[in-house]
Amino acid sequence: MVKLMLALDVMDKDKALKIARETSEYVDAIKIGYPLVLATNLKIVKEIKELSNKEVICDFKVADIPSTNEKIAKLTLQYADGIICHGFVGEDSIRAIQNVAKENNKKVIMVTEMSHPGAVMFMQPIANELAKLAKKLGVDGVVAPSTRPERLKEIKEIVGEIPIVSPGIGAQGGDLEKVLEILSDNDYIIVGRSIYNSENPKESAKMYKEKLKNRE
Ligand code: 3DU
Repeated sequence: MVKLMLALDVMDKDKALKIARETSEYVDAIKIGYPLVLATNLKIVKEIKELSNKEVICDFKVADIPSTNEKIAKLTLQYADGIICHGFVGEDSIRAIQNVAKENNKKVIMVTEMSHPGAVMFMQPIANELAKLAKKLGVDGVVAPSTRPERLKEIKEIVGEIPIVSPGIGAQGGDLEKVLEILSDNDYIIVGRSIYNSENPKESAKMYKEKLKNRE
């Protein structure tokens, strides 16, 4: 079954813990990014992990030189199960993160093409090359857009067995039906606002989970 990754981009600790607790029955993984970590601190990752008992991925879109990437990965992967990095910085920068992840049995997920409209400017023209690099390096996942199913399909064809982690469903307007025709078991959709901003995050998470189940 395609998995559900909750993007927990709220900026209030209590709210984050409440939503993580309420939705944990229906989500497979929780993605924590700068909004929540900067509003609290890195230890929130540990707290969310303990409370939810789910895979927790830090979306820090790391994009620096190898030695700085290594430091960021070391700090992040003390608590998180995986970390999202950019691919455009090149092979050495990604390998630096992979080295830390391998030592700790953690995941490295690499961005190929982002889901927002602006990604067509600079990222889309190089995204297939990034997908080929992801495959060559054997990363543990790649980020590809649910907002552009034709691009999602192309990137999936390039990376083969590597799981896809796909944002864009819900607030960004991605078409879940179309996306589910492309994704396979072990891929993830990422859903943020349309769960955590809904009146009832638990019901919203449940609704997504059921849609994923019904596609099996
Ligand atoms: O649009 P949503 O609220 O469902 O959240 C999507 C999440 O995925 C959010 O954390 C955003 O930072 C992240 N993301 C993208 O939206 C697009 C990407 O290409 C990569 C990550």
